[in-house]
Amino acid sequence: MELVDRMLRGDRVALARLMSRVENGSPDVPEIMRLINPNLGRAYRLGVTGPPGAGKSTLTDRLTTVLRQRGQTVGIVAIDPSSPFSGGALLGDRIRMQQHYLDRGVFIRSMGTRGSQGGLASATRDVVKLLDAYGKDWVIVETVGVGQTELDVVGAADTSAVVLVPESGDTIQTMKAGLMEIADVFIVNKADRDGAEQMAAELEVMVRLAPKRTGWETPVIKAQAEHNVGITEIMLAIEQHRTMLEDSAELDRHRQQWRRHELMEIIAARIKDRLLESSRNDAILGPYVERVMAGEIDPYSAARQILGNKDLVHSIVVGDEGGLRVTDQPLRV
Ligand SMILES: Nc1nc2c(ncn2[C@@H]2O[C@H](COP(=O)(O)OP(=O)(O)OP(=O)(O)O)[C@@H](O)[C@H]2O)c(=O)[nH]1
Ligand SMILES: [Mg+2]
Repeated sequence: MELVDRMLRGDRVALARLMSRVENGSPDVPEIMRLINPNLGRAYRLGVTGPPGAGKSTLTDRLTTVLRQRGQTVGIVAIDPSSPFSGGALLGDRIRMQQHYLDRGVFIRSMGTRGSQGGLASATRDVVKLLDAYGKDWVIVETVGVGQTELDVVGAADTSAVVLVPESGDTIQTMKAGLMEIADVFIVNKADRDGAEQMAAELEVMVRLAPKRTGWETPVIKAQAEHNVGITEIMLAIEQHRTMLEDSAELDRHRQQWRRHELMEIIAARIKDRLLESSRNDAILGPYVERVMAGEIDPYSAARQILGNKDLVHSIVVGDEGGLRVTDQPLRV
């Protein structure tokens, strides 16, 4: 595909066009992903997540400055799945990251509300891959909140930084397990405000009570992104985490697990799409659906009978075409 060749040769316009195709769920997304696959795995992926307004974009901006000073190139993906204010926030990001918008070594992409939540997660994954294939040394993904979509996105990161503020007490209480699981670095931003010390102390306790499988002890760093305080410490922590992953082969393990997860999601979504389609027009499945709809048969019995019918399952999964086609509508996981 010519567009992919151009992108791989460093054409920014081609990269932006490919990203739009991914965002719009273009039918050639599977083909694009097939073509760039040999070029993946070079970029280091950093996730920056946390509640609205915690300072994620400011921090991303500051970290990008540090990386650029070292001659590293950076791709930034900012996601705002549902916020009605996203237009404004993105505009704010534009101002906040102004210097980087003019820098050829930085590529910034904002992902909007298009598609379902799940669709956004898979589109984000593919946009990150494009930046990786394009040759960025680092890809930073900024996500708001810590819900399932975010976990799906953050899970793809090699290192995940969770940004909190002194007022995030409730977030911590409700998200405790999830936060512990994803955070490789905790940042208590806006440490110029009251309560930062206490929040940091609480997080420290939590970290010590829930050690990670890898033995990594998630550092808790107080910062003021706005005032450039703590940025060096944060960068150092990210690099230490990276070194730990690389030295222990955990990086490969994590990436392998993630690829498996992604495959399962793609298959599951594809089957789900097919199933919905078949429920409307399959000659054998249709009558089951109608009987369930009419209340004549309970859904568990119907499901058991359907799944017990090999030919029917085959026709649902494979469809009339006799196989999975790469040209299918891309999956929205
Ligand atoms: N007081 C204080 N304000 C800060 C600090 N860091 C960032 N801010 C301000 O907090 C506001 C939100 O910062 P952003 O970087 O946009 O936060 P965000 O997490 O990206 O926000 P969303 O993407 O909208 O969720 C801005 O007005 C920043 O200037 C800090 O260390 N102290
Ligand atoms: Mg932001």
